[in-house]
Amino acid sequence: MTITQEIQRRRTFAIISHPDAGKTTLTEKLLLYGGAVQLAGSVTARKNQRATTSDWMELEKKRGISISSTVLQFDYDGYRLNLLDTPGHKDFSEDTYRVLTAVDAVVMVIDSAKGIEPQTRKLFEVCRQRGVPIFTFMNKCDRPMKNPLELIDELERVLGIGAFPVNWPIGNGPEFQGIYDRQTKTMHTFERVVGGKHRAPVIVGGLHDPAVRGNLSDAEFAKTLEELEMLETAGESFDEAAVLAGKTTPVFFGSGVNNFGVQLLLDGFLKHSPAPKSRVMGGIEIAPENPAFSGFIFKIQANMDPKHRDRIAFIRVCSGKFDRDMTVHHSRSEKKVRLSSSHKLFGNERETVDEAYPGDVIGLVGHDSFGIGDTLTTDPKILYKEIPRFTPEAFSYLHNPNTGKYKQFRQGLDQLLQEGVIQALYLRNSSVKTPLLAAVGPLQFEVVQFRLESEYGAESRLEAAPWSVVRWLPTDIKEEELDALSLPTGARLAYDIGKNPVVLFQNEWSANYFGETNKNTPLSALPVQTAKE
Ligand SMILES: Nc1nc2c(ncn2[C@@H]2O[C@H](COP(=O)(O)OP(=O)(O)OP(=O)(O)O)[C@@H](O)[C@H]2O)c(=O)[nH]1
Ligand SMILES: [Mg+2]
Repeated sequence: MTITQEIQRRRTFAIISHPDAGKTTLTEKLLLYGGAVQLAGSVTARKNQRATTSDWMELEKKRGISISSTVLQFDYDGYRLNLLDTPGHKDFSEDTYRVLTAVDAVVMVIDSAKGIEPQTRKLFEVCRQRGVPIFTFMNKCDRPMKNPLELIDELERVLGIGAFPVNWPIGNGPEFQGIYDRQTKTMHTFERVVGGKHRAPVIVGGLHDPAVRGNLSDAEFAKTLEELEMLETAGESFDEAAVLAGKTTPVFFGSGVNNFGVQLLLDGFLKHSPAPKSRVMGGIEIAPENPAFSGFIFKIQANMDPKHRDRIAFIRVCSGKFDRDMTVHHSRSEKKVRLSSSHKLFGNERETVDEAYPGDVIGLVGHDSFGIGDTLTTDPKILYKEIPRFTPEAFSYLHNPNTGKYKQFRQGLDQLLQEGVIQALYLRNSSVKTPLLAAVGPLQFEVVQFRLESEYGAESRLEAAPWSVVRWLPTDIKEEELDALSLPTGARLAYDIGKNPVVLFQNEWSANYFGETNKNTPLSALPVQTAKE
């Protein structure tokens, strides 16, 4: 295969949504089609049953929620898929947003009983800004759902995106009969049996075919017909260009847990989603066919495999071909590094990979100097700046109650900081050695504590810190200027991990007051990038 053919068959996408809409469940079912997992795990992890491939982390299994994004690479129908399951909880959105920089399309899962929930809306907004094509899966159709026309209307009204229903649910709740594929005029009947066996789909002559109607009452069926006719008269045809531009979303109905409608989604997605495209970097376009190899690190994760206890840097290949053992330029250290330990990833399983192409996400092991956001390339002129940062809103001290375990505590914490699980701040002119952690959401503290204990054998104790707002000062401010600042009561100066100065405030009001009274010292919600960065 030529490099162009390899690129054309790559599909790299993330599954996103509000918590609990069914992303991980859908991920598992998608893997079934790739023959990637024999038996899809069900997400009843709370009851300590079979774990899913995607939620492999100890705490995820325990809580039954996704905490960290997962990469799964598999083949289906001639395509090479790089699928990223993301956590829905807002406290982990930093991880999810980083993943969004690494994908070419997303599948947005919606709980059909709930419609568009707040977190879905936020994630959608990020996708829109990036112009990422969005495919919608209306999940949980096996249960009573909102009126489907209302769901479509919500997409258009709340998200401001065009919606094209590829298929349509026939009946609702206990009367749910299945889905009707509008383009192929095919009825897929839903069987309410344990294990979710499916009757083969049938091609029907039209909507009045008895196979479409199933057991629906006259009134119910009349309503469904009316909906479908409304859609037909609205007369929008499938607009490929609008989908690729992220302006229209194709909508599929189904039920992940029942593996119903999943294949239609997958086939529809593969047909209409884009292969890896050019990336724009400082106004220059880097095409995937560019002969120089390039990619950026969007995630780091340690201890994925308890047998290895190492850390993996996840890189999204953007251009050229990756060959194991190749030597590349590493942007952060400005040094040449040889990439000899490269892996293809499947949840927490890995396998050595010798080559990779644009679109692929691979894991690199054994490079302690790699950080999130770093570019690796054979052309040092290429430098990606993709990774977003978030302003922390929760602050806590993390104590080590067991002095005998200081080494484990410190090593564990340093690694978790490097992964970007949480941020740390260092108070200025302070003799206190207790780390001050800064999180986007409080669940991150729990993850740190849990992982310190389970992966490093280090106990820890949290102590709430008295601040709730952090603002960055100009990065080039001088020490004397810091000394001269007059801070509101309770505020403190500190540094972030990159030694950039920040001010911690007790509340928003105090931060605003400082802003008003120190017009010459502008504050920002994130460090203002300096030329060097
Ligand atoms: N009735 C019904 N339940 C479903 C369906 N799909 C998923 N669920 C259930 O919804 C719950 C949440 O599913 P997950 O797949 O963990 O949701 P998620 O979106 O990955 O959640 P987070 O990763 O924590 O944001 C589980 O109890 C699933 O069994 C479906 O089609 N029908
Ligand atoms: Mg999940």
